[in-house]
Amino acid sequence: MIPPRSTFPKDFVFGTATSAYQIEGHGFGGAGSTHWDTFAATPGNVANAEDGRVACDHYHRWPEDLDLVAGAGFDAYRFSTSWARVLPEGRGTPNPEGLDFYDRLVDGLLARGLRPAVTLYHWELPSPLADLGGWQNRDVAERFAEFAEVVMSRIGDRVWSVATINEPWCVAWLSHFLGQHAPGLRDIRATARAMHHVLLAHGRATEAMRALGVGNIGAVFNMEYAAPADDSPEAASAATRYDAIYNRFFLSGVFHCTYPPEVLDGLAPHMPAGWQDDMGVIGAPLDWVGLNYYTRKLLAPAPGPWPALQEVPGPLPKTDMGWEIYPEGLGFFLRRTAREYTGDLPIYVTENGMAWPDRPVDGHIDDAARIDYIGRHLAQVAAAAADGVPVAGYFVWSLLDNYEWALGYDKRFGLVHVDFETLERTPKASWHALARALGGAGAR
Ligand code: IFM
Repeated sequence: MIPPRSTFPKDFVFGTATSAYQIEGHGFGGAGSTHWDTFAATPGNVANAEDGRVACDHYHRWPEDLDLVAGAGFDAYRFSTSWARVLPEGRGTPNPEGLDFYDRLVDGLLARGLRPAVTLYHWELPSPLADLGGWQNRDVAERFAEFAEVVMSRIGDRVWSVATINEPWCVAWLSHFLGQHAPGLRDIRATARAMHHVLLAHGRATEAMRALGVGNIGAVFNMEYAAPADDSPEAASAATRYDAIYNRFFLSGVFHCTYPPEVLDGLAPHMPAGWQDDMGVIGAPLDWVGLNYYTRKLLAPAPGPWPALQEVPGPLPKTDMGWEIYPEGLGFFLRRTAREYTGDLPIYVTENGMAWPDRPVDGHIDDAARIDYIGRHLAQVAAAAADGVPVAGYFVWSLLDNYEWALGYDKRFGLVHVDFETLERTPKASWHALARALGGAGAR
């Protein structure tokens, strides 16, 4: 069951989240090529070689989609702006159709009484910047600050909040060390540079937006609970290393202006020269922090070079991503983040949700597993709030079934089912259950 609004502190914000490349249809409206287009066009990288050219066609269907956000009773909508839609060359002359699109979207949200929560970058790097080395090239930080200025000069007067970069771990580690996301590299030197430059870009954009007078600026980090696979000291140390790489590196950089020693053990020889001098910019003060949380991992030692660890399958029930369902991890991160990094700063759960192989039966989608998942995670949020953690909001990932990156369109995270042949939207039982809990018109 999804706990009702009354369970949460006064002014607690409920929302749902999406991202540009995953729903808009990047083939529309003059958007430039991105590294996800070329990654997807390379055989073997993406399931069925699917890309974001059409996606959910949100570019044309956004009024219907915003009605769905409002109908569920949400207060806010978290969306992202595509860098390549706004600046097809990554810099220089903006694409007027791109800026007009985000302008209409923000006005459409306000007209429905919804708070626009914008994220500037959710992974669609313009190809001309990828050609120059992408996140490995220090210049990307200046280009990103310029992009932030262009976007916020247009919509900054009407958005409720702004986040810089979604999930720096994915931008850097998943994409340059594990090679699973664009640009698909497996190189430790590229990784070290991307890990640092993604935070430098965050800091430079924050400075640029402050100079424009923009307020309510935050950063969004993804967290995975890291548990040892057994009782051995080696497994404990593998879990500590995983936690440092995945969770603590980015929080430490932004809130303590240092990187954890367990990560520097491996990355120090590959860091860009003089990286220590950037830590003041990276630590630019913020107004809030966002945590994206889905699962936990069990870690064991592995032979070979640093980080010398491997994931081991766990015993808990899993989502369609194969991710264990472990709501307690969210409670852990809310408490630890406040205690060790952010103090009184508001914390938002900026993403939480699950993939499930939903199929309509007689026009209905009974996603009871998703209702249970959201309800159990929200119970953790309510308990943390009752303990005094300043958690101020919760966003479900995601409004619509969408492009799940290297897994294509097969993994369905939406509260609303999308038929990718007809693009018809059908609200699932979870959408109706949220409407019931939040007082939305779609309550059933
Ligand atoms: O779909 C992604 C999203 O783009 C970023 N956070 C995790 C989601 C589920 O994998």
